[in-house]
Amino acid sequence: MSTTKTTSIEVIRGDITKVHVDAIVNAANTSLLGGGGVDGAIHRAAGPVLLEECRTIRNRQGGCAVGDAVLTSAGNLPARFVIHAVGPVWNGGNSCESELLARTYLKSLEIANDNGLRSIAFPNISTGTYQFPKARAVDIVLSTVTEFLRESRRISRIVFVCLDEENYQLYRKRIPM
Ligand code: AR6
Repeated sequence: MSTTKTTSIEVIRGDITKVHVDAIVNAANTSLLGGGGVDGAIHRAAGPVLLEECRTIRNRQGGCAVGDAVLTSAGNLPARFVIHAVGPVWNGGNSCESELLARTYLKSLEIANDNGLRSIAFPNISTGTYQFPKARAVDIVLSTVTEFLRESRRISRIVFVCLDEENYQLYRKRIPM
């Protein structure tokens, strides 16, 4: 008898630094040295170990390209790991921003999967400082996740953590409670 495993996809409104999952994703930048927004919040809550590990990775590989991601431990966070992912800066839509945003989410899912992690939480990457249009981002994110889950069902829980109301409503419309 074959069984079909289902992956739960959830939307919550709040602060990703409080979420208990195997890995939270950070909306980082190519320097990996921290910044504002969710990046600043994650580094503050995790403590200095996060920056130390990011520096070590940076010294080894020279930062992180747009669309790529790296894994660190999570310091004082309730999550076990942080996946630092670099989304694209919105530049009008003709600079491969959509493909790069899809790649950013896909790479994060692959890192989680390859490390045997079962649950992952995402912030709304690129939709803050990097100004990616929110409604367009939701379409890209959900089709990327759907595509990924066709190939792999090892991740059992995906959580979208929305700090702002607009993103929360956009995700809520697409993902039933
Ligand atoms: N929990 C969940 N979501 C949050 C939190 C939080 N604690 N704080 C902010 N957000 P942004 P970006 C949401 O600007 O657009 C940084 O300086 C926020 O409401 O953090 O990818 C990096 O170092 C928004 O919806 O990331 C980069 O330089 C979303 O997180 C640059 O900003 C993303 O906003 C990356 O820009």
